[in-house]
Amino acid sequence: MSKNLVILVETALFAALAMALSFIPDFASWFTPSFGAIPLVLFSLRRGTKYGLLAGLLWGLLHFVLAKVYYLSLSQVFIEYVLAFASMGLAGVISPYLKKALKKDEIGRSLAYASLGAAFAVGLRYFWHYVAGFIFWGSYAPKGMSPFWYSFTVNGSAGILTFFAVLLVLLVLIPKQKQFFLAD
Ligand code: 218
Repeated sequence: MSKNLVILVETALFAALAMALSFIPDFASWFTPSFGAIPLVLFSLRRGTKYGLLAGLLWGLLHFVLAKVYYLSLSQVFIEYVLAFASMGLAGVISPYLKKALKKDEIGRSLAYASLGAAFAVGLRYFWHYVAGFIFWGSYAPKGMSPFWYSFTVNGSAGILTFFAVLLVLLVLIPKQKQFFLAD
């Protein structure tokens, strides 16, 4: 198989894995972490931005295929299921730096880069959910609470929990499975 085809198969597999993890929990709870972010960040760090963006886009689009889209309006759905998911692939910007540090066996530096990539990807995704939150989801806020503060607390807590879930896996994989990130 050509290298490109191998990477495309991996892209589809990681997007599918992310989507499978999106079924935990199986009810809409906007505060809970997005476990699908774990395979998506790992994959983006392994294969870089181009394939990361493609995997993120695929993960977002899989929500349509499996009827997991929460629809309020066309622009809301575009922001939350296309822009937000695809932008997680930007963790791949960090990929070359991570690989360089891993090759030199600089584990502390590698962990710092990987965490930066995770924070970047998760931060960007939940920034979009925050924006969509105060524009479109404001009417769900408790009485008297501003839409900005409501969206910030909801998406901020989900974002932080998601970041910690990804971080936990990186803390194990970086020292123990560095060949995963060095794949070629
Ligand atoms: C305040 C608020 N409530 C709900 C949403 C919608 N939202 C939040 C996080 C993640 C996703 C994508 C599916 O997991 C969605 C649709 C929001 N943005 N803001």
